[in-house]
Amino acid sequence: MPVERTENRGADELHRYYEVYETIGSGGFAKVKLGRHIATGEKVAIKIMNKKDLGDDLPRVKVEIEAMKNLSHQHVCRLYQVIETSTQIFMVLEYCPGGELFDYIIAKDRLSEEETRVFFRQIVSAMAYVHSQGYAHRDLKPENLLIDEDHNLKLIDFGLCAKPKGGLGYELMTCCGSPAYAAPELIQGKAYIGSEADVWSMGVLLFALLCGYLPFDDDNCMVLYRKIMRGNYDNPRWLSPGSILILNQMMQVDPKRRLSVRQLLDHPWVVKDYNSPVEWHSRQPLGHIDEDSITEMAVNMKRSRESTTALVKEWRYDHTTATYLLLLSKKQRGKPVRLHPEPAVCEDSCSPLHRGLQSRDILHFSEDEDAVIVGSLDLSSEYIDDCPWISVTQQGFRGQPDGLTNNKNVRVTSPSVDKRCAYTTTPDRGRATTQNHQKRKDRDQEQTSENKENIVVQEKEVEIFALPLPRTPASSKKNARHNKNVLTTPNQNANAINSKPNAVTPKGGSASKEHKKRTENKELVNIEVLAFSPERRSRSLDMAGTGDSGKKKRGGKMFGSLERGLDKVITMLTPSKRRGLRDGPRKIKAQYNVTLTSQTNPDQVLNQILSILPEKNVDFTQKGYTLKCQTCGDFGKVTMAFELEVCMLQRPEVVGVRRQRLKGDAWVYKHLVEDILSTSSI
Ligand code: 6BB
Repeated sequence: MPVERTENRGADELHRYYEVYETIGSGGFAKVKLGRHIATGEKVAIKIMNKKDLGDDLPRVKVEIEAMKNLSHQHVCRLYQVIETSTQIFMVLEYCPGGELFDYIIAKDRLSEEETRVFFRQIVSAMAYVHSQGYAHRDLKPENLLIDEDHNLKLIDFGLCAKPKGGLGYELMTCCGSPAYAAPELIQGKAYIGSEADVWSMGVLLFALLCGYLPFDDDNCMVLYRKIMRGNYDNPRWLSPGSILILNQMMQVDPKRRLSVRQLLDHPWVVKDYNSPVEWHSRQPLGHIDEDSITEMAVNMKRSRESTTALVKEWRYDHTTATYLLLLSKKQRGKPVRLHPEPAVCEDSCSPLHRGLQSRDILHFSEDEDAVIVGSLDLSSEYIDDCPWISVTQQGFRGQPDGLTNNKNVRVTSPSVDKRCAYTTTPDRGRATTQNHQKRKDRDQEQTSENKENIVVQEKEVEIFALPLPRTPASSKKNARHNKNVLTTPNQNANAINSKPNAVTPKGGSASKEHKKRTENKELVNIEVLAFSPERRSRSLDMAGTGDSGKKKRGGKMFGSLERGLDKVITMLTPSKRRGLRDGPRKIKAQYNVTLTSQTNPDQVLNQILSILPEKNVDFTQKGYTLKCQTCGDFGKVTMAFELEVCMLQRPEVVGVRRQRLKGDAWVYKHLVEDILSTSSI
């Protein structure tokens, strides 16, 4: 059948040029996998979409592809190649191993003003550039900012962007994006200016960076909309007057009173410690041709430099574009501008597998010592499905311990409970909050000032003292609960990831030193340490009493449910199923998505988590020490998917829990995982 042939050609093309690895995330209609571009050896992210599943969202993908073809900036994720078949679309994109800014914020609770400034300058730079190209992003949030290997931000997800025909000054009508970040004029269904709405979202984002929670939040959409329309939010006491001012100036209900991105470029808060405005021009302008990359391609393809240049300049976003851009990226990172030689006998008819294997002989994951390679062979026929038991850490690819591969999955399901509001304009980004931070804040009484009238306040000269960061309401509560048991929480005072403001542009040796420092900082500093608590049960009951864990009445029934959960655990760990546990948990280094416990017995930690998951209405499948978790909505639709993995840390030698969100609203995930881990008292 011709259709099938086209489909295979697309898949073949992907596997011909890329090795495809583990899924690193999925949205409503896309799956993102790690990949490696065989010719350059560079890692890439491959976004895979099934056209049938996309349905009405197909135009969004086309919008995203068109926008990304027109954007080339140091803080915008780069598109390398697009492969389209009759049934699927593959987008090959820049690899950002640091994952989402969202996860980074929640791992640190919140960021210091200095670290926030480093990131915020990059966000302003990206947005000034995007606007200068005539686009409004319209879905700015920390989930759409990824961290690359140099700890720089890259903006992703242009599916909702708009490029008004007459320029950005022209009004838009479509209400889109995530409601918590949406500007009041957008929510009201008024005509709005895209760049003005983006500044509001940048204000919400800045607040989230500085505070670790959202300024406007509620489980009930109507209540949330009212809060946004009023523009009232509380300023926690740790915000400096300068931060309060800029937030207020960005979250002005009247878009005409809001700061513009141009004003943000040299705003006093933004330039503080830098003494220079944000540099927003592209360092990699579209159309620029790099001679070294052309020479390398020409030699490799046995063509003239002229014809190679002409080919590249077609910007077809095919393998030529990808090879050129990836070579350029290597050059910019100080790596040799080298291609692996084309296999001599391998023509178009050659099987992708053959080519993959040949390439694999030459390529190795030099930076990932214990990498396990899953090449074309393993995944060629099912690249849109998960390769379930190969897990990926922020540092690279790792396999599960041997012995897990034959293990059957254990699946435990529980009744679905997700009855929260979804934002109708973006059905795949249904938003909800399990626990209301606002309520927590009220309880914790952390705030000292409010911007009730949403009036622009004047900046005052203030003295800045270096004080340790006070904790957020959420963490204060957590601390209160764990009071005696928390060993250390060393993340709070390690504020400035980049001690120098110019860390945005790493250069030469100092860049690698900076990077090393940052990596160390990331690995060693941002570790949450929880301890086993003898008061665990009473604390769980406390939480049930306050309605904090799942908002269901549990009260005295908590023990009963816990025991029921443990029954399930015991049933699950029958001898055949224990096989996966035989070799013990993986040994990993501390990373910011790993919660440390004070326990040394991984099975005990695993059992504690297993017993809590049914309580929280989380369905899961178990494979060894990894739990693939999901929650379902009313009609059985998966609303959230994440992994929890019990692992052993080396320094200190304790049990850790690695967490990774795969799908669903980031803030709901944060609350749920916090809830699971604190209730488990690990
Ligand atoms: C992308 C990426 C690029 O990912 C779920 C959605 C680039 C993702 C990545 C990573 C973690 C580790 C290694 C690489 C363009 N569009 C979307 C992209 C979306 C997923 C991000 C994670 N959460 N590199 N990576 F995120």
